[in-house]
Parts: sequence; structure tokens; C-alpha cells
Amino acid sequence: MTATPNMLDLSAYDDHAIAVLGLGVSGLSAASELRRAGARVLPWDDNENRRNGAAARGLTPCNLETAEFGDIDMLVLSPGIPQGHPHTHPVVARARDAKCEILCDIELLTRAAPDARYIGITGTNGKSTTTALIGHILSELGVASAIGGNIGAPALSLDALGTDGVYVLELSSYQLDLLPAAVFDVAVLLNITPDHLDRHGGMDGYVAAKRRVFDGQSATQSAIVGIDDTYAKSIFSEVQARDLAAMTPISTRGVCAGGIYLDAGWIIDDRADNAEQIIEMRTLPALPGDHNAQNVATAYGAVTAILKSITTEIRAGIIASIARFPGLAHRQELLGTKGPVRFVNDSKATNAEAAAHALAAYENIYWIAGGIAKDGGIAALGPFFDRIRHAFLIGDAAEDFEATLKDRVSTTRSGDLATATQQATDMAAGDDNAVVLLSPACASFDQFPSFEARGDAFRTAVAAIPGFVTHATGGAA
Ligand code: UMA
Repeated sequence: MTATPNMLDLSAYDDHAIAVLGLGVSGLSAASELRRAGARVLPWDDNENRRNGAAARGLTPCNLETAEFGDIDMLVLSPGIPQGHPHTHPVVARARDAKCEILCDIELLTRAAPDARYIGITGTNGKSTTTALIGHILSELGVASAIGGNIGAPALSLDALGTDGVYVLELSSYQLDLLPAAVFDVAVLLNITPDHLDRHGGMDGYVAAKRRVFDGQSATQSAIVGIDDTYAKSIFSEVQARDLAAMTPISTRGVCAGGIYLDAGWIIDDRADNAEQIIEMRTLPALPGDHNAQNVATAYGAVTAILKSITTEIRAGIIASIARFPGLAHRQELLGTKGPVRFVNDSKATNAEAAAHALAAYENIYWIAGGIAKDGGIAALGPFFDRIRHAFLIGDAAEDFEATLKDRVSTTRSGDLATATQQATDMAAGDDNAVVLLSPACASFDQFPSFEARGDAFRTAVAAIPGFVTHATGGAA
């Protein structure tokens, strides 16, 4: 079957037998697109509802636990399916025994569009914001581009971009383990802290997966690496030993010779050894905090690395575009203001570690928190308690959080989000520099179907406050 202009050309897989295990977001998209291209797709999911959903789309399930892998060309594996730790999925074991290639949808994208250019972004934190920011800048510069991968849009759902197009792909450690041949023109590692350790058999496995973003790079590709943690810094040293086109260190801890860094509130570009001031972080209300300085410095580095030449006008365009970036919905999203009081939606903060970023980014915080707490609750947030003027507690965790905050932060058990929002607004009124912050440090499922629904409910509640003014650029995902 021939591809229409905007569709990826997967015709190379015409009549190939392709097993697809996992029929969630990425698997269903891959199975549908491969079938459209003429492949003989063998779709399977351990969840019967997912199988039925696929069947309703004309994808007839095939039990891969009994299929003959000797006759199958490749296995497209969903990233969430284990292939070593904490166990190996039996279908993966069968595919390996038959020497059947195992990969994910992102690898197929790179094979289907070999002439496009690719920016791959990984790291423990900040991947989504950096991916979205790079995509935003490229789009405002008029560069044909698309963002996808772990951020949400599955790789094979992206448009065909042509030779000069740029795919900006957020890569999880799971996906990096499923990219046998993909090489990124610009490979980005933001940072590494312990995460997903059960899936990688410990820290060494997790770091090894992250390192894969640089696999296959040579003299025509470049790398950008945050050097503020020991794991990423050590990878920087390893990759530096290769002869890449460019190698840029990123730091938010002051001067970083030859790199891009945060110093005295400014992002500085020292790649040409001239310490040029690029953008002042306080002019970016949608990107508060040092972690966002890392994201901005990295995005600036990635965009300037992928473009063929940077004129003064293009540089100015990049800087203006960063200033216009609205931020990601539900991630420290500035919703708007009422007088001097800012309202920030950080509903994505479903655990204490995520909430710590927001609490570190503001002072005079009127904090709305609670829901279903994770192990350890909010004990780890102690260093930020002095920034909290009052806590408005909702959901199942209210009692436990009140006990943790006792003697250090005054609290109100608000019960639900609408009540908490009203109470926080009333109390914050007249406090210059106040922030009403929804950063729950909890899952949402006791009161909402998802963190997105919780953030949307907060958006609705603040929009109804008399005198509330929506942030000019805020709100886009
Ligand atoms: N399944 C099985 N057997 C198993 C395990 C799962 O059949 O043993 C099936 C499930 O029943 C389900 C499907 O596999 O139907 C789920 O596949 P998946 O978990 O790989 O998820 P997708 O729905 O395909 O979404 C994936 C990413 N999910 C994961 O990596 C876990 C999404 O990242 C990504 O946005 C999407 O592809 C599009 O590219 C989400 C994520 O949570 C946001 N990522 C993790 C993170 O950010 O920490 C890594």
C-alpha cells in the first residue's frame, strides 16, 4: 500500500509477519499503522479488554505465547513490558530463543524516515518539558518538526516530515532498551537519579539504559549532557572521549567552561568561549526553578545543535520563542493571577519528590496537597516547610499530612479541591508574592479519575474566582 503525503512510509514491511505485544497507546498505534502498510500483524495483550479493543479495530488477536516465532520477522514490544527485570515476559523469551528482532515503535520510526533528523531526549526529570520546549521553538522557527515518544504521541502516529524535518523524541529508559540501531543527531541526557530500579535490576542497569541514547553516535552527531549529578557527569566523560561533532555540558551550578550554564539568574552560552548571556530565567514565569533552567539551557543547546546555521536573527527568534513557551499543563503551570497572587497547577506531582520541585521554586506558598499518598508521605519535604504559609489538605492523606506538618506549618482540613481553592484564595489575598499552589504529592484516584482531571478541576475552580486573570500564554499542553 502506498503512503499518503503526511503518513510515514512503512511499505518496507508489506507482507512481513510482525508480532506486536502490548496493545496500549504505543502498541495499538504500531499495530494499526503496520497493518495499514500491508504487514501481517500478530497483535497480543495479556489484558483481555485490550485484546477486545484491538479486535474492535479489526486487529485479530494472536496468542503470542503459542505462536511460532521462527515465522515472525520482528516483535514490536511495548515499553512497559519487562524483558529482564523483575522477570522476562514469556513472549520475549520465546522471541529471543527464535532470534527474532525485538524493538519498539521509535526504532521503526527511525527506519521509516531515515532522512529526517532526530533529537532524542532522556533523563530522570525534565524530559517532557524539554521535549515540548524544543518542539515549541522549532515550530515557531518554522522548522518542520514533531514531538512524540514517552511524552504521549506514539512514534508511528507522527506525520512524515521529509528530509529536513526534525523528530523530537522523549525517550524513557524502557524505550532506550528497545532501540537496537537508532542513532540520534542530537542526543540529550538531562540528569540521572534513581528511578525504575526494579525494571532495570538496580542502578547500574538504569544508568546503562540511559547511556544508550548516545549509542552509535559519531563525528556527525552531537551530545548534550547535564553534569550536575555524578551519574550523568560520568557519562559525559565517557562520551567526551568519542569524536562527536559537538559535546555540550549543561550546568545550573555556575560557570561551566565550554558549556551552557546558569549563573546569577542568566543562562550563559560559553560554547564559543565568550560567555554570552542568552536569557534571564526570571523573565520566564512559565518555567520557574533551577530544574527549569536545566531544561531551558538544554533546549537552547539542542535547537542550536540541530539547526545548520545560527544567524543573529535566528538566535533572537529562539530566545523570543522560549519566552513565549506556555509550559506543560499540570506541571507548575501558571494559570493566572488575582492581584499579586499567582495560581499554579502542579497536579502532575503525584509523589513527594515531584512536589519538592514546586515547593523549591516558590516562597509564600498556600499549598493544596493530599489525595492518595505514596510510601513515606511528605516527610521528605521537611526542608521546604518554611516556604509554606498554610496547607490546605484534601483527600485520604489529609490526616497523615496534618500529622507530618504539625508544629511547623498551620493546616486546614479542606476535604475537597474546590473548598481548598476557595480557602487558599481567601487567605492568600493581600500577601504580596503569594502563590496558591496545587502540588498534591499524592495520586488523585480517591477523588479524581486522573491527575489531569484533578488539574482541570483546579483550573475551573480558579477561573471562577472574581478578579482572576488568566495567564496570557498559559494552559497549553
Ligand atoms: N501489557 C501486557 N503484558 C505485560 C505488561 C503490559 O500485555 O506484562 C500490556 C498492558 O495490558 C497494556 C500495554 O501492555 O495494554 C501497556 O503498554 P505500556 O505500558 O508499554 O504503555 P503504552 O500504553 O504503550 O504507553 C507507552 C509508554 N508507557 C510506558 O512506558 C509504561 C507511555 O509512557 C508513552 O507515553 C506511550 O507509550 C507513547 O509512546 C508513559 C509512562 O508512564 C507516560 N512512561 C514511564 C515514565 O514516564 O515514567 C516510562
